[in-house]
Amino acid sequence: MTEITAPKSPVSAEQFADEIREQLKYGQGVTVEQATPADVYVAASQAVRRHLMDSWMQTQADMVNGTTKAVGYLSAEFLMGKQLRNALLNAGLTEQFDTAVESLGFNYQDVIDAEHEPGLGNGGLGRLAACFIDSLASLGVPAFGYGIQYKYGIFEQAFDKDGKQIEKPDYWLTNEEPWGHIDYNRSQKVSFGGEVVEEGGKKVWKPAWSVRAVPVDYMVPGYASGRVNTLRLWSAKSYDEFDLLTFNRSEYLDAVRPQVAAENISKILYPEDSTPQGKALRLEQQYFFVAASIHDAIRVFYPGQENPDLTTFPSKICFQLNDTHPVIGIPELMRVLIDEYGYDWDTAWGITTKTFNYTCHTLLPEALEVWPASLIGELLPRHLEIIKQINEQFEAELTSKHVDSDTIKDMAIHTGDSVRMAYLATYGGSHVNGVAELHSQLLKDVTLKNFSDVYPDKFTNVTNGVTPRRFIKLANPRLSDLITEGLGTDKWLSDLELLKGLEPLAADDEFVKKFAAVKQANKVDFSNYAKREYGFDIDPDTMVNTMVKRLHEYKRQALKILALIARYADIKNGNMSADEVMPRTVVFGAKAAPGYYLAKMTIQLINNVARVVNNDPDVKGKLSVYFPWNYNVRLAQHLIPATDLDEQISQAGKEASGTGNMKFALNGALTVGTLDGANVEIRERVGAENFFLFGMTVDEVDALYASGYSPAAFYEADPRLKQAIDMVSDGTFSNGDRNAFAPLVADWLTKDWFMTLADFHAYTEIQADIEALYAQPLEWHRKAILNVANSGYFSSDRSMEDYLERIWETGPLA
Ligand code: AZC
Repeated sequence: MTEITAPKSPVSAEQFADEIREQLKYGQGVTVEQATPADVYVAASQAVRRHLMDSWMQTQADMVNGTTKAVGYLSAEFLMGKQLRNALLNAGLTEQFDTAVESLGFNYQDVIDAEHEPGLGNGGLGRLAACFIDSLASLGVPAFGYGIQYKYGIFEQAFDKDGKQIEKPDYWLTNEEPWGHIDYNRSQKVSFGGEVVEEGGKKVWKPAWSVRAVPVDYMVPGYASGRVNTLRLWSAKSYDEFDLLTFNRSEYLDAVRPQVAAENISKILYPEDSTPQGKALRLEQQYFFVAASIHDAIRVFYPGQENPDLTTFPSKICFQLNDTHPVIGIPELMRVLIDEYGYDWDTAWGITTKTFNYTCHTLLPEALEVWPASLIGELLPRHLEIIKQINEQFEAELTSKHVDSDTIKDMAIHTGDSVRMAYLATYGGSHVNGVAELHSQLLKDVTLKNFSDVYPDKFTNVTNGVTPRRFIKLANPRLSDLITEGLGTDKWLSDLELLKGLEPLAADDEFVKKFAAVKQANKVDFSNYAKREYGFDIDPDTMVNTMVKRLHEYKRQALKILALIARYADIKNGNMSADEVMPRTVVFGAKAAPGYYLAKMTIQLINNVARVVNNDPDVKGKLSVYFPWNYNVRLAQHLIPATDLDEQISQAGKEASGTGNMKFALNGALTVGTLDGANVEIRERVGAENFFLFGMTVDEVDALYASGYSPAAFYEADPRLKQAIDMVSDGTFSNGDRNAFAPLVADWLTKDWFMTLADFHAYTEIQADIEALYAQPLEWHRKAILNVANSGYFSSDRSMEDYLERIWETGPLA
């Protein structure tokens, strides 16, 4: 008997249909006959929200009245993905919904498709935040996600006729958005600019302008926990009415200018992945959401109190700083405690350091934000004073610990010209963590070495994870059913280590065949989806080989495309006989930051290689390349379950963790990868024999740099590499235009910062192993099952448990 623990349905399908009908009538004022799928989507979403409402209110009440410390996850990005299916799952209404919607005369897929995905994040960091709040709710831990409700999320990507990326604004709020509840009655005032004056021996900040931060609340329902947490995203509204006098002089634009400026704060998500832009607006955004969130937490936990005892604040809530973006919260809490509530410096510092913790998500030095001190001084003059004082205290502390003066200088938070946010976070919080073991080790050994020497106890690791609800249950229903069948229970959805129980089934040919059939059916589904959405003709009987992630040099999409060109040349040159070629479909997905020239050129190259390869009769049926545009959570949910082979080929020592790697392993793809980020731990767990490892290690990379890396030498030494690069420069992929990719080629041959050329040989060598295994389907799928069975550790539930134990020191609501 299979044990089912999924949330029980609160209503029948007929009742749910009635609720949708009622919502259509009283919410939207349309009859079922008049309704469009988009209307039904809104009505059904509202109906689900109503089902979650009691749990939401109860969770908030228990949080405020109880003694369990809450978590405030401060993040500039939350890449949530579509909401309806997830909410239905957690409310126990999935089947009722499908039946109800059909009974009302609609196709449920049309209704699901009516939801526009909110793209309020760039990539890994934003998606991780979304997985984390899902897991906190599922564990029953009281938590707030705090962020920004950007009007425009990550740009929508398209390709022009030359294969170049074009960015289109993503106005995701065009249509009614039923999930966010705008709560005008709980807004916060956030101020900027002006000056600091002395009044009665006290510092008083006289800001020049303010905006109104209005919370938009999203329910975050837990799976089978009965708990619903809150994601509170702030939206900026102006306090200024437009200026009627100016308006009457017909100066219309001037009349609304202050209003527009204020509301610009939450207008756009910065479309960067790991390189910050020194933009004032970005600092405004950061301060805006962090200041509003801190005041909000005080409002929530000390309701109606004029003189709250904020020495208890760290026992009410702890704030996790998701990368450096919210770090301005440290001086802000100091300011609030000292200037608004009258605490002395030392008391305020004690409260602040107990409240904050910092997660670093990068190893690229340029991604650790550094703000010009002058900019902070202009926008937040009081904060700059506080930062200076923190820095003085810090230097004194280092001196007392006998740190030498050069090192103290290297560690400065405030250097005179600039403020280093990662250093401020490391000093101003209790814990610092990296996001995979290797990453945390490199933070200690390299990036934040001085800090770890002085404060070794602050440093810890929490390896990332992903939510199995969205990325297995919703994305891959066939595999979910097979897992439940294999384990005899569906408890794995809230205890992913149970997947271990599948291990013996890898030896059972019947089970392996079922597993293979699931993968095949998913490939057929994806092929149909790709046809419908993109017009692609993907052959589901070929190996589906996927590389999806942001386009960045360190991730080395260039390595993949060069190897692919080399394979193309091999087939063309007759170096491989037809039966030697394992038919492959390579699928890329990636957005490049709009200002990232080489990344955009790499996209253009991939598209043009795809065009040439897919139209060449010589390789037909053997090699094809597709690049579905606008990679997002929705596409991920379709593509990951259909993938046979996943690429995680960053240069060792550059990818902090990766989370795609986890999603693929959990969905039964094998990985070809380097010893980087969480790949290391995935390989350890699934077994070295079930992972295609290649390439240099961190130490080998360092040694090669130290000896003077010459990419041109690798080019000269490897004829296949040489030919592949020559084909990029000789116009093969640019209709004869030899200049089209010249900057890319020049970069490879003279700089190649991430040593693509040095790893090329190893990468092409490992392909033979991959193909030999793929030629034995049962053996391939056995290994894929072992990947699934041993990846339970990579649940974000486990990540949250690690944070609770190592950093937050709290747990589920009683
Ligand atoms: C990413 C890291 O590049 C990735 O390796 C990691 O898995 C992910 O965070 C989650 O920890 N970093 C970012 O996305 N960084 C920024 C600034 O966007």
